[in-house]
Amino acid sequence: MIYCMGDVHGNYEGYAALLKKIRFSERDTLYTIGDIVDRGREGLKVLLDMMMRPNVFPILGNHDYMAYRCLTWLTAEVTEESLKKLDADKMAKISEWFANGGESTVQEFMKLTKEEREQVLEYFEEFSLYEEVETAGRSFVLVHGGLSDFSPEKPLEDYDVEDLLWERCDYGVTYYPDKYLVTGHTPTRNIRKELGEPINDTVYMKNNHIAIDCGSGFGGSLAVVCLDTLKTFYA
Ligand SMILES: [Mn+2]
Repeated sequence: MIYCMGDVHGNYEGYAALLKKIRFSERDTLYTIGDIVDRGREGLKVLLDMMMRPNVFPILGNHDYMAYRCLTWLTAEVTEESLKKLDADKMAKISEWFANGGESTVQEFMKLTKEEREQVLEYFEEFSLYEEVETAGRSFVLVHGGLSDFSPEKPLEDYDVEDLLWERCDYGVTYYPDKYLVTGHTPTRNIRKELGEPINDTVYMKNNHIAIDCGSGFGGSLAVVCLDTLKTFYA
């Protein structure tokens, strides 16, 4: 079976519980929709588990991107030269990341061994910006944030990288008539609030959208969707 997991945000317990719930095995495939790290305390523990599994394919979220960039800057060998290179722009980006839940990730990072730190930074480079999946007669586009200046004919590689990570979809509108657009990033409670629907922390499936950030970083739930059956699972 092929699965897609929502924004984990450091919730290792939920991640492990969900893999158990779906009886995830070597014959299955799991895509993660991004934002593994930040807010929760154990995002790097999740990453260290994911990297051991060749059938888990991570898609990049804005938080993973911020963490990767800032941790790389912060772990560069401290020399007069490297300190000079940490210019005001980088310092601003690091403090922006801290304000966005990055502090817990730094604390966790400092507890890792040197080898684990290197492994984590290398693993971030394997993240993809989007994935296209076809299974059980359905087509899916998987991306963390959304597709700005959208057109159904526009090839995915033509979208702006930052927009793929930060954009928020218009969930009241169908994007692809013949494909499902699977996204994280925007908690489904916010989508429902925006559209005037009753608020809850479950997967939002409407207008060919499958929105799967169920608020794991905000005390909501963590979700997995089976792309073969469209069945949902929660922790
Ligand atoms: Mn996000």
